[in-house]
Amino acid sequence: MNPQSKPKNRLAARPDAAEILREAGGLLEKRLPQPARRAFLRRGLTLGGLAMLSGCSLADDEGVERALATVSRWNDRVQGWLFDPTQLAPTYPESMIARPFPFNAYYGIDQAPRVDEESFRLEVSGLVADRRAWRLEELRAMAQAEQVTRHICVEGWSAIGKWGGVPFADFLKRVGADLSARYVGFKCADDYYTSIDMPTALHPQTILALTYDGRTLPREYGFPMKLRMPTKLGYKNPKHVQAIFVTNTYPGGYWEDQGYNWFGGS
Ligand SMILES: Nc1nc2c(c(=O)[nH]1)N[C@H]1C(S)=C(S)[C@@H](COP(=O)(O)O)O[C@H]1N2
Ligand SMILES: [Mo]
Repeated sequence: MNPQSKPKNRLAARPDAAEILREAGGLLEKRLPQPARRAFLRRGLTLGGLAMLSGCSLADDEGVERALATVSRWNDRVQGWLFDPTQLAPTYPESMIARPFPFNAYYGIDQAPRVDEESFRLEVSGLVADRRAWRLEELRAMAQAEQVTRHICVEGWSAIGKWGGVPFADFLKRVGADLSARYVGFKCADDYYTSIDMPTALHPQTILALTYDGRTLPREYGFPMKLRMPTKLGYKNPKHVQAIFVTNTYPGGYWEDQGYNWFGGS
């Protein structure tokens, strides 16, 4: 093959390539069998070393991506780098919707918060032009989208459900959010909280869900609203959202602060 026609190696072109490799390498090393581990420790991690250890050619983007995918599950930065903002999560026919849909929270179903529809206001703060609070009516008046997607919980179950609501990118633009900020954080009506990266916030399937299966979002599934992201694991999808903030300061999350992976891609 003519070297000029090779796809460009995106990782090698990045100024922080060495840092990404060092982080990826640290995680990969822990998973290596002994002889490879010793070789790895002698050599340190280079592009070539990563190629050898992962058994993937790093001559092109595809090989690099495959090698990084090996370690991505344990590394937020690599996950963020691999995240493709245009790649859609699978969708399913309505016949596959789980009925009843499973409930999960860090407490029992009876403890799910009861939020009053009339007095509810969604707070918006941080790096946004318009910090006005929102009533549910105003969110319902915006263009709505619907999705039938799979929710995956790290506790070992998954289920297909149907959520409807406001595309979150529309909402962020409407409030004049700084779309170059790093994080969007969420505070919930229980003590739950989480945060996501801006590229995921702007993903076309990320919605501020107001309905479940065609009806107002039931209390146990997150009334008055939940952020639904089929590109992220269940614990990254906050229910009972009460406040949204845009920030460059890492906000963490309820499970993330107890050791769950922050990026939490599914
Ligand atoms: N406010 C709030 N959101 C939450 C949780 C929670 O305990 N409180 N649990 C998370 C977890 S671990 C999962 S799997 C899903 C469960 O959503 P479901 O009850 O609609 O299945 O909600 C996520 N969002
Ligand atoms: Mo979960």
